[in-house]
Amino acid sequence: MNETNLHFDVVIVGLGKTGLSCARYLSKQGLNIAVTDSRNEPPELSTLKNEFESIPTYFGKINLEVLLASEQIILSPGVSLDNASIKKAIDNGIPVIGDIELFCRNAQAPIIAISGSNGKSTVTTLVAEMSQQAGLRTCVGGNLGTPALELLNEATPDLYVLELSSFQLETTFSLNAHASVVLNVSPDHMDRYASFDDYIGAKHKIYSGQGLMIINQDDDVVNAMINDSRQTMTFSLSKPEGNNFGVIKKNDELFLCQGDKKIISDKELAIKGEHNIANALAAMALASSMNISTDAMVNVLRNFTGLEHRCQLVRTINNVNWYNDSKATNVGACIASIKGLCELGNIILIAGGDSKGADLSSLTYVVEKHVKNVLLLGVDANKLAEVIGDNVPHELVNDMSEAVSRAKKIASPGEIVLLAPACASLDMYKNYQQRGEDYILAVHALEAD
Ligand code: UMA
Ligand code: ADP
Repeated sequence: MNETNLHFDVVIVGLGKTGLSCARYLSKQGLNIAVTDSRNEPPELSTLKNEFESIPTYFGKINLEVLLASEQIILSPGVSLDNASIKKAIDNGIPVIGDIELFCRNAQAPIIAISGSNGKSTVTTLVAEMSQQAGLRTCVGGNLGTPALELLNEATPDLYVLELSSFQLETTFSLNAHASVVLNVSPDHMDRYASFDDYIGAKHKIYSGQGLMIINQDDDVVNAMINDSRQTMTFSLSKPEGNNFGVIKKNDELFLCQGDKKIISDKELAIKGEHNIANALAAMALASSMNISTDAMVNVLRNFTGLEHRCQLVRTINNVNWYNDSKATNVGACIASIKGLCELGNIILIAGGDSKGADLSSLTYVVEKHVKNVLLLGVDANKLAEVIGDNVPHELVNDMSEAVSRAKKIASPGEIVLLAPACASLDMYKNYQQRGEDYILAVHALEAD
């Protein structure tokens, strides 16, 4: 095709799950669409070709000529606004938005929006389950897995619950959620952002509009986002003030409360660890914005045992408990994981992968305090070894099965082996799920002594 004669209403950049959902959505509107992706064979290529044979595609690079020949760019979250071709298109006045922006412009029901460095998927799922339990017709998606635009194919629900990543928020401008939260902020995706402040800026966008701001009182970065002119509700791991959510301690039991009203004891929560108490409080605060009853909240919190690959007990063998937290893809999550399990026994930690440019130094203290031994794998194994230092024995291994067999030799009865990598999996695996499955397989292959 002679690219000088090109013209498109919209070009979709990226042909993963998001790009495909955008192609489906925009085709229905009769728009003249093109798709470009830097990969030669993007993951949703065959599905796109099956469904829309005639949509022109440009692969192998993000095609600048195609961008410049389009009225609008829809950018997938995996592609940075700093990409050289995208920057040139912006300089040429071409508007760039993402799938969440399209969703916000067209959604006809209230949205609960959830972001944060860690706990997003857990809280998103809890809120959606509480909403369903209360009888509200609920659609859930976003970064959690189902692209937001796919939710518009269903009948208009009573509530949308969306997990939103910083990447998605960068290209969103019309969000006006009924209630929204940044659960917490700790460094992540530092290979994508010029500074921590840029990452914080992207997260902050979830509070756009006029809806209820749910604020984590225990997180200084989130606290700094409070806007006095907006309606706010807080949650905290300390005693709540007013009608906010918090924790009241009685003897050795903690009660999750709204104001003075006890809602549920920590012992009744099916998900464990301090970070999950914070997640439960955040979910209740969000759900309360829709007048969801405490009965519905309690019912969900008693039964929700957690999502796969998040601090899950895989197996007990020779009285050693093997946990899979493959989703601990950054330092903050790894620390929460260690702190959540350390009271149950000494920890042998399996960590490593792609650190995404993160400063790993906050691991040093927690590992020294709670971890007996560390097994390191992946591209940033040496970087992790440096921050662990000489005080905690550690060694490099080649792959997961070596990590698991070494851990078996090291662990004594009563101890814990924990996969909590503090890193992304993409240097060795397709995604964190595949890494978790590899670990589970290796653990199940172990034979008892
Ligand atoms: N990519 C290229 N070239 C391109 C386009 C993409 O190399 O031209 C790469 C990206 O750099 C990335 C991968 O392809 O490594 C996937 O990017 P994508 O934008 O095509 O991703 P989708 O398949 O559309 O999935 C996205 C989210 N992925 C990312 O933001 C990277 C999914 O979140 C989300 O579930 C899905 O949309 C539906 O909303 C996953 C994720 O890892 C779980 N999110 C990150 C996280 O949670 O830390 C933000
Ligand atoms: P996300 O969707 O933000 O990645 P998940 O709910 O999938 O979060 O949890 C991923 C991992 O992050 C968990 O397995 C745990 O290690 C850690 N985590 C979960 N909630 C929190 C929290 N509130 N604070 C810190 N770490 C957390």
